Amino acid sequence: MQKYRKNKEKTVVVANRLPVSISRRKDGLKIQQSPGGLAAGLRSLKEEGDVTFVGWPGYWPSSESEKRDIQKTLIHNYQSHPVFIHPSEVSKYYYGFSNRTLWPLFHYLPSYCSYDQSEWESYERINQQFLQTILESADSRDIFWIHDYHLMLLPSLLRSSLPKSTIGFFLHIPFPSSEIFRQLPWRREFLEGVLGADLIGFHTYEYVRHFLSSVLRLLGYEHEFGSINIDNRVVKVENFPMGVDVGHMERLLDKPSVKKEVESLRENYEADKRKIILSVDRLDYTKGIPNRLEGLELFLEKHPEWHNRFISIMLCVPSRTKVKQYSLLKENIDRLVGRINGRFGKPGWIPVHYMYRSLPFEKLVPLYAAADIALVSPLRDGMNLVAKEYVAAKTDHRGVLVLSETAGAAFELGEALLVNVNNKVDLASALNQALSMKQEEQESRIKTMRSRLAEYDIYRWVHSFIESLNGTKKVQAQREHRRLKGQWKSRLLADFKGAKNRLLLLDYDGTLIPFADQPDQAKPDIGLIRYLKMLTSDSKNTLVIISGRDRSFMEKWLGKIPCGLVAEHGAWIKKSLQEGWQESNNFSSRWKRLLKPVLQDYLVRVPGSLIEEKEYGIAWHYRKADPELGEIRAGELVDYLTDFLANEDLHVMHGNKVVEVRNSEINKGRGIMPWLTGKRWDFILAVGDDWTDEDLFKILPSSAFSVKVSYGPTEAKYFLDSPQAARKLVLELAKA
Ligand code: ADQ
Repeated sequence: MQKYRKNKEKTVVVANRLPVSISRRKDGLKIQQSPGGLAAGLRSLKEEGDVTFVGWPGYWPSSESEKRDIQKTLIHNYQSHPVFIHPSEVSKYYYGFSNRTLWPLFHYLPSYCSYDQSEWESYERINQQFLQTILESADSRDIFWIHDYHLMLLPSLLRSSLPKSTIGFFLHIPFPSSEIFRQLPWRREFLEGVLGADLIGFHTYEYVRHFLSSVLRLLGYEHEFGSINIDNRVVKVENFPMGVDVGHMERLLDKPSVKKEVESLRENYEADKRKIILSVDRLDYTKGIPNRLEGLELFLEKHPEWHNRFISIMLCVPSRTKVKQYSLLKENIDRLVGRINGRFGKPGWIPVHYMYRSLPFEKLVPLYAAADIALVSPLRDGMNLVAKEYVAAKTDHRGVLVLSETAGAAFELGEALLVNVNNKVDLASALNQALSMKQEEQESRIKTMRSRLAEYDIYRWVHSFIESLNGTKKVQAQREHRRLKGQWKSRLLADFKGAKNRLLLLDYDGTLIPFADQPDQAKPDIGLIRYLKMLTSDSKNTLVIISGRDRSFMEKWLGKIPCGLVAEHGAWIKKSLQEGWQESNNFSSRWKRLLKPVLQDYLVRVPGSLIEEKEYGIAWHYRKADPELGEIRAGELVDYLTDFLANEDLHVMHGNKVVEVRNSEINKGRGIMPWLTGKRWDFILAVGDDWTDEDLFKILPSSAFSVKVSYGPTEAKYFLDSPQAARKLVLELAKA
């Protein structure tokens, strides 16, 4: 394999297809750079450093020497590293798994899906093959940007090989609702695969929501404002609506040859007083071409006044012709076009001009510019660039866009006539409205959409993705800096060893013990008890275990350890093994009976939730409930209780999968006061995981070590990743 080593940081763009294509001609091989907007946008990254591409050139070399020659040319002339995919794998990985499983499933057509084990295995192999090509030419200083549904396993494969690298992933198609996504037999592998990235991008916020919901339901990872914590890494999930190259469009429209073409198209049709309705798509069943034709047929039935006054130009690029559904679709379209033209055509007028071919962009642009209406009617579409290109081409602000509401582009192009393409009546009346629309209205709609597209064009899209990816890396680096390891850990251990009076304040749930589905399942194991006893066997150590649990639980499971205990967030205190439990104050608990019926109601409405009653508090736990329903109801409950208890001296807390009400004077900071007052400590360590521990961190002297288990906003000085890491720290201190 060719080696291509770089000497400065670069962006490696990885996609199924390279931005060049190879074809065999009589006079040898022809290599052509793809003209697409995306390729141009990506090349614009060059201003900030090298850009290289990794992908399939769509060609299988006839010999080893031809392969080497192609490789050399692509690498040196086009900064493109080819992944040569054997034809037998192309049929399984590309036509098979990518286009017969993922494509229909993600476009909400599960009945078109096949779930074939050998195609899945091929998909895995090809993702591995991409990894190998990447590793031959890149290293962990590079920024990797992986594209689309063909390579969804690659982010985590790359993360395993280059753990410190910066990886972004962007999905160009919709991410479906979790109800659809979970039908995929390899759904966990897909989510885990993508989560290897630092930043995951989608066209719309709707797809972001669907993805986060699948991650929560299938893998159990929560998110906070789109950030997910996974194994000490933060993964950001955001929407980046892809734009088009508005500037390039304007420059093309200024070219005399293009201008001439627009004029001649207009003269042609305007002379006959006919308007142009344009549709441009790949021939794909997701593009709603039959629906569009049926809508047009109904329009012709209902509006004879428009006969002979428009023509519908339908341009379809051949696509994935080896997949059966595509050839069936083609037959269906041919039949429908024939039927409409047969029913309504007259001498000198054929309503539908259907062209099954691709056009170079320079030929497409005059069509966009001349068309009075663009009819874009996908059943589902990640974004749909045709709709945006049409608007971008309307430099004179004349034209109407009729757009399906299920295209990602509909979120930004709200001034279009938005239609439900399954509703023929809706389509037909939108066509009537579009053909009859006054010029001022056209101008005002197009102007608004056009300025939005000019603002967020393809360059802005590329750069905002890369900026956000670098931003995510910065957040990770800041967190990493506060992680209790290396020099911080050594200092903590050294101070601990040098101290004679040490106070160790350890929270229980989520710190010493991971959370369990039911609160009473989270019991300390023999190992933990042993570590805690080791710690207390050193007379220099004073250990206090602090919890929101009631005192009977604490007594039962931790009562034999020679340490202090604080229960119910500080309401009850047991100073040492020899002493009994004391109330930290004389709190009232009569208010609990007011609350019980409210919580009982939530118990019924949220299956899997439970109520825990303590002496001075009452908690509603929803760890085992449906995660999304639990969060919604918890938010609602907090709002309700805050209002309901406004005149009471009570505090409503929303903790980790729990809503708890307690007396407002009770908090963990007050709970540990008996240890903090009256004695001088030369070492203090506090470890906690949840926001109730913040009261504890806040009142510690500045010399104390405070550690939060898991990442998030905190008063603590350091972070640890998990209860396992906290336990390890306890063991290290016990042994020190
Ligand atoms: P596509 O499904 O290919 O892309 P789309 O976004 O409409 O769909 O892009 C098609 C591109 O092909 C446009 O730039 C258009 O100019 C060009 N094109 C279409 N028909 C043509 C023809 N007859 N001749 C020449 N060119 C033609 C996938 C997703 C989309 C998402 C894009 C980008 O399915 O939802 O918008 O990626 O992320």
